[in-house]
Amino acid sequence: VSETVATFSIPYTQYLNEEGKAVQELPELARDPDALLELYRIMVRVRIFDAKAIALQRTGKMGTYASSLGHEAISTVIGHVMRKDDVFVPCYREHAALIQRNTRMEDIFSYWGGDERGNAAEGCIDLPVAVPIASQCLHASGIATAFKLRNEPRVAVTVFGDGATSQGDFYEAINVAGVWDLPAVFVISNNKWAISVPLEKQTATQTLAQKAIAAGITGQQVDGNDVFAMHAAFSKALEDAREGKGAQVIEAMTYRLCDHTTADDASRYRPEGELQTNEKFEPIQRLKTYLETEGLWDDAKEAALKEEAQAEVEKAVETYLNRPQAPATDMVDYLFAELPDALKSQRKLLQEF
Ligand SMILES: Cc1ncc(C[n+]2csc(CCOP(=O)(O)OP(=O)(O)O)c2C)c(N)n1
Ligand SMILES: [Mg+2]
Repeated sequence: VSETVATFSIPYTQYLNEEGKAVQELPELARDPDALLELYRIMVRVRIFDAKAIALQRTGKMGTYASSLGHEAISTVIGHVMRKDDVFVPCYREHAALIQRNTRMEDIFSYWGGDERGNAAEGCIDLPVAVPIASQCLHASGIATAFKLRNEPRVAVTVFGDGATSQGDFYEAINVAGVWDLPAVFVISNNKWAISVPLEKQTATQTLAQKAIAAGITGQQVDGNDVFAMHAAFSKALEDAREGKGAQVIEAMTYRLCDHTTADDASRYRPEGELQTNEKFEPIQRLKTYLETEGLWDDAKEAALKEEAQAEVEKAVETYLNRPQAPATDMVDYLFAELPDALKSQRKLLQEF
């Protein structure tokens, strides 16, 4: 016998092209101008926040920072669509989702300024930023397992990069999500780079979304710089997961229009011209063009939004810079219920200084 025992396909969805024009009939979101304007405003606010964070780092007022320049649409949609009692399990570029989920801008500054209190915003039920690549995928599966066991209509949502999909943690997390039918959504923010490793050196797979197939869950690709595509795919995945239809992987295609972090210099490895080519596809201008065409946006509104956002960010900076320093002993105080001896002596030393 010789027969095909499995076939699969991975869809790619885009609604709004880089010129801000609809390439197919727009989804539900197009009939909700308030939501569209809100999504636009968040993206603009986050971009202004982002520029300020880099300026703070460059002037010695913050340790390091991972920019979200060019990725804004993915995180903006996630933060907008998730319900309050869902749990978000972020990586380090998800500022847009964080600020919509009870993490204040000054908290994000604090975190990157080395103050862990920034990760513990009041009223925030989400997990702290995960820096160990792909570890958060497992945390999302764990949280989703709890939701399932308790019969709660809640979903765990996690975001991670293209590079993270090479890690065992990612495969283990989606495997268990498939076999246990977990209410989880795994969003890959495919920005084509993992620090200096380009996607083609990262993996031989045709799409990252198809890795989901091996775990027995749905995988799809969307234009992650198109809020319509991201919104349609993510809303559906989230509600499907909530209704017990299982986990999904969404590969959101984007591009990192910045250095990996402020500790990196991408001009040392990024091919000439690649940045300029990809700037044309960034998410904010595209939605702006669409909103203007629809008569929903104009220069006066843009100027007012930018002014308001600048003031909001400046206020957050002030709060961040004036925050009393956390005691150095905080470094060890929240790690164990009972401090091991080795840390006891270190704690004593921290106290002395
Ligand atoms: C387990 C682990 N290995 C290595 C690193 C160092 N590191 C930090 S970011 C990064 C690249 C991640 O790339 P990707 O998953 O594509 O996410 P992106 O930064 O592009 O959003 C690496 C290797 C780490 N933080 N954790
Ligand atoms: Mg990447």
